[in-house]
Amino acid sequence: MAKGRSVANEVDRGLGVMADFFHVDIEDGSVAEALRLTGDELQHIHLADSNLQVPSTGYIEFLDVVRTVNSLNYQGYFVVDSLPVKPDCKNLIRDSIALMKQVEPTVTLQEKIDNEMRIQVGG
Ligand SMILES: [Mn+2]
Repeated sequence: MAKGRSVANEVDRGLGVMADFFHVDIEDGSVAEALRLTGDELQHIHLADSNLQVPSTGYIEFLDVVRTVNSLNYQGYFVVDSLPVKPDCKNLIRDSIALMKQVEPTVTLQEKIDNEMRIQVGG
């Protein structure tokens, strides 16, 4: 992912970085850390867990991932990218959206706590 950022910067013609979580997990390790390194060059996301299935069925830490994506102010889509499609497209997409919606309130609460602690310590 860091190399992708470097290429995007070098070309500088509207080129950005696409993060395919399944491949990022294999090639970069921590998805959240790879996203942090990509920074504002992040342009597109392929959403899947480490097993190329619905988020939360593998081991990627989606709370960390969503917090990082929020911190980058990412405005793009999360495109469901799972193979094989199990049990069918409709349920795969429904379950992926449901998981992301489950993560959202926790991330919002974590960010609120972080902001309040930052205010208290004057950071
Ligand atoms: Mn993909």
